[in-house]
Amino acid sequence: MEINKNIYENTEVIKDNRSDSDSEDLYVVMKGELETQKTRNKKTERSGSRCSRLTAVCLGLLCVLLLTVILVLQTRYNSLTAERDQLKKEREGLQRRLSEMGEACRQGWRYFNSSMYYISTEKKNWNESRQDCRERGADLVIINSRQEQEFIRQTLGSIYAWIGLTDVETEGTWKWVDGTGLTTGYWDTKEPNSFAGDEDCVITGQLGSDSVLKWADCPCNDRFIWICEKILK
Ligand SMILES: [Ca+2]
Ligand SMILES: [Ca+2]
Repeated sequence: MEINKNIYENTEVIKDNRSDSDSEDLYVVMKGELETQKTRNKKTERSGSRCSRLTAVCLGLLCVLLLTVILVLQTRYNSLTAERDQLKKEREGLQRRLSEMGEACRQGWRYFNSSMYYISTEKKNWNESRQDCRERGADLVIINSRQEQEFIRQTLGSIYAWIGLTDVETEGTWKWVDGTGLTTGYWDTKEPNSFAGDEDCVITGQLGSDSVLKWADCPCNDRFIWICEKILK
């Protein structure tokens, strides 16, 4: 605006100091110059405005990009934190389990397939034997598989020992100490036979030739050693 004002002022001065004809020519030239300057200024303004809009758009895009990166990093951080906490929990569980196993082994327990087994040295009847297991945080053994039966046979040898199976509630209906019914039994060939008339509790370790079929029903007040089982969690 200041430039335009000066041009107008200069034009007027020139007009005053020249002859009318020269003045008019000069006036036209100066006016043309002024219009050219105005046009140039408008172009410069439009160009500046476009540049500002472009800068604003770029900044906006940059902000969106940064926000996206922050969100992705936050999600990844949360996921890693949860994973770390889970691993920490698992490690603590393993350490606790190892510690329990170490202590149990020192007390004479043996480990097999996620369970610990205790074989007594003294003899008691079936109920007293079960009570002893419970006081040790366990129960009389429940034999869930052929592998478990083989492990017990190898550990025991041919000694008789109480297991956690009885039909004391209903004659002929064998149940484990956790209340589940018997599905697969490893009875000696002539058992169960209620030979003594009232044989409601089960031992393993019969002397038959088969290496796995070792069970027999016996009177619950007979006295044998017993096997406790503690399932590790
Ligand atoms: Ca078992
Ligand atoms: Ca029998």
